[in-house]
Amino acid sequence: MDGGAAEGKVLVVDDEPGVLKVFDHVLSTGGFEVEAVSNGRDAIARIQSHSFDAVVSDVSMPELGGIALLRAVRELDLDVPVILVTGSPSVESAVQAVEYGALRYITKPVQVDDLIATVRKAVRLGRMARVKREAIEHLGGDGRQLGDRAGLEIAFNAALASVRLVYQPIVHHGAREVFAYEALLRSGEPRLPHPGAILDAAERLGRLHVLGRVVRKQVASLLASSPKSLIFVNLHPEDLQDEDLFREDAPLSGFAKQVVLEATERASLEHMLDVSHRVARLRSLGYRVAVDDIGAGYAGLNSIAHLEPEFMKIDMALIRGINADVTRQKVVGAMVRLCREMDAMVVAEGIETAAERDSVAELGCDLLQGFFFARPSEPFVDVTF
Ligand code: G
Ligand code: MN
Repeated sequence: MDGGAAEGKVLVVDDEPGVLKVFDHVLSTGGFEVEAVSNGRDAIARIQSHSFDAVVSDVSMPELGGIALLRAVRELDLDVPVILVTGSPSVESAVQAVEYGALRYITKPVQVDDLIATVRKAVRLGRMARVKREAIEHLGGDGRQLGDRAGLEIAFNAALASVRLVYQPIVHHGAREVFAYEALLRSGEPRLPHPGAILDAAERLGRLHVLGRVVRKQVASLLASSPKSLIFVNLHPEDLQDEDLFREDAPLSGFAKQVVLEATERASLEHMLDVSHRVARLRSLGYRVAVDDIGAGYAGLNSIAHLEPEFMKIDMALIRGINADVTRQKVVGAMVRLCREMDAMVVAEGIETAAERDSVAELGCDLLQGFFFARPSEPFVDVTF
């Protein structure tokens, strides 16, 4: 093993001693510092205690194969490039390898020059990824972008395990009382620091249904101990495709009369053919429906037409500074009148000041929500009027 670490430190994993020896020799001769291990477990142990610039691993090994190793590696190191090598390439494992963020997938017999060039490139890319992450952290960004699917999945699973809901009051201004609470998503996972990031990850991983079920289960267990509350729960359009939402024995179905399901106007429901039918099924379970973020969406009036909501929530962008903005007042005033004509109650979201509160109350909004009354918090904070 001459040559030192100038080219970078590489971990090589293969269960065939002959292959391992060849890789070790080729890469050492190419100037890399090589550590060679014969199985996935030893590889993980090495990565736990040492930092590598690249990992070269066989795909099919007994016990822990290359793809499982790749996922395990991402638990420990978000950036180290992994090159997978196989003697029997199959389309599935190639696709999986790339999906999970293998930098490259190479087949045996491996050409010496190709191997060296690939590993050299991997080392540079890995170093670049580390520097970028440091730069972002230094500049105060969240520095937690998840480079590939394996990293994203690990962060998402951690987020899912630590999902909790906070609750923000929706107040009835005229009656001076709390009317309902909106459940809002939070997690303890720093790599997915806000609800948008968690939803985005769920979407990329195709796991929105799982997330929706976790949320609904938590709301159900809260409602089990507070029989009189009314809770607004955000739905992702994709949740409307989840049969679990419609099951009579699903955790939240038993509390449907105490739940308003919010569907955002930010996403289009147009691609869904049977929205009206699906919403009718939800109503027959006892749910009511709100259209969320009205005024922020591009979906026109489609969602309102499909959903015939009992509640309409006006987006905070229209509420911000409304007391000093005649156009906003006209728009919100017109919305309130139309909502009334459609028998829907109006919620004004994002009220931050007394002046905004007074302005929307004067325009006839029934229900108000925003930091001015209370921040989202543990259930259930009271509001002083
Ligand atoms: O899209 P939706 O309306 O469900 O989003 C609600 C989000 O708005 C929550 O993340 C909540 O924390 C935030 N929010 C609630 N009230 C206010 C407010 O008064 N001002 C601002 N800026 N954000 C708010
Ligand atoms: Mn909402």
